[in-house]
Amino acid sequence: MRDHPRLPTSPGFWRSPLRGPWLTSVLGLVLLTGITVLFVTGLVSYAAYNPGLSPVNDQTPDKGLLGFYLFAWPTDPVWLYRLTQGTHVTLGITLIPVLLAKLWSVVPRLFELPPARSVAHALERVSLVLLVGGGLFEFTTGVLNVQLDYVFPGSFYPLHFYGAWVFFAAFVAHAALKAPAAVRTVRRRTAGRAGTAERPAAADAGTLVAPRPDPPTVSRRGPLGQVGGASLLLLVTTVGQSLGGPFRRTALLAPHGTADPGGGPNGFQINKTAGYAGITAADTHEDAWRLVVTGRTGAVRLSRAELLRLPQHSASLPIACVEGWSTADQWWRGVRLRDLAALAGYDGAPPDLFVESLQRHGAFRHAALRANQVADPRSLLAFQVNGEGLSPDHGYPARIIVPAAPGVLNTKWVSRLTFGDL
Ligand SMILES: Nc1nc2c(c(=O)[nH]1)N[C@H]1C(S)=C(S)[C@@H](COP(=O)(O)O)O[C@H]1N2
Ligand SMILES: [Mo]
Repeated sequence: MRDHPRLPTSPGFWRSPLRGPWLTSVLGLVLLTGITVLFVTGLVSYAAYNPGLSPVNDQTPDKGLLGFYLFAWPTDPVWLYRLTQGTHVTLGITLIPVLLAKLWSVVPRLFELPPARSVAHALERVSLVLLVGGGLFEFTTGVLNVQLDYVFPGSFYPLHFYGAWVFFAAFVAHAALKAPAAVRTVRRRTAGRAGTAERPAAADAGTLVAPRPDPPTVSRRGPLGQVGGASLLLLVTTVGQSLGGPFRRTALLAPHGTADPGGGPNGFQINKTAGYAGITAADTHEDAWRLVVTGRTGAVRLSRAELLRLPQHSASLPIACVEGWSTADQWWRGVRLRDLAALAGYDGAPPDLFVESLQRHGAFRHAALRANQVADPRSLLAFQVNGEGLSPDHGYPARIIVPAAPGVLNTKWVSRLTFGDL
């Protein structure tokens, strides 16, 4: 009779015949590509907020040297943030089964004794703590932010941002150590010398392959099928939120904004409703609401009627949220931001712009835009969408819409524009 070790630290405790270098290598190589894309699109997403511009945009004020790569976010192509952030969120969710399977495949190694055989081995194990901990942390905070809507009041960005750097540093070290062997393992198997793949001479195999495996119940490719199937299921129930339009309804796993926005010209996804933001009909009534525009020439107060007498322009632009959802292009109509800059005394190249709304509380009640965004002829203070006045939930009486920018910069219920270098 075989004895069954009770402690996970004894190799015999782990009995699945599926664990081995081949499975770990395939999953590792998928993550190598996927997590690199996640890291790059994540950094890009941070840059899109213009965090170097104003403290109100920057949710990680102590970024220090980590902001070395920031650049002026372009306004072309208009779907840029839809693509980068849609990729970030959709890919992150799709990779969850791969991440979990990868952890499952190496779990015996996490319990290995002695904890350290040498200084190098000790360092490797410490880096594994950062790798596994950092990976779980990044995926968890990301999913919570997408699913639960601001469970971290104001603090999601620093957590996810700093976590990303710690995780990616450990990830690069790990990949540099393991990727060459992983590639060899997968190649060997693909070349047909599979027979030896389960028990290769490589020292690595020792703790991955169960010394006394249970009899197999699925083929060795079985787990890949299951992981692939789970990932595919997550993909098809998420990606609709980034495609928008009719596909929005297929995004069963992306609950945000599924509150029915209604039909008609204003019938597209709503992030925060006017009610949620504390905007009342009295605040936005024609008699009460004025737009205050400040710049070189002091402050100008404009009523809605006066603004509608200024030259009106149109632009077809999407809204793309950090949460990964976006809308197809909507047809906006309003006054160009650069025309308002001219009104404030900036006739040539416009400066940066600080936008404030009627909203009194909440992180997104104000935002800073860069000069390149203000200068774009498609950047509007919009009064209409798809041929109709803005609905209260989409920002009546006026909202900002800027090409390629994250949704958070498209401030709704605007009350004040301050032009000047920030
Ligand atoms: N005043 C104000 N403007 C705001 C927000 C807000 O909370 N308050 N949310 C922003 C975010 S995060 C997004 S994604 C867009 C969504 O616009 P929509 O609700 O019209 O789709 O509005 C932006 N404008
Ligand atoms: Mo957003």
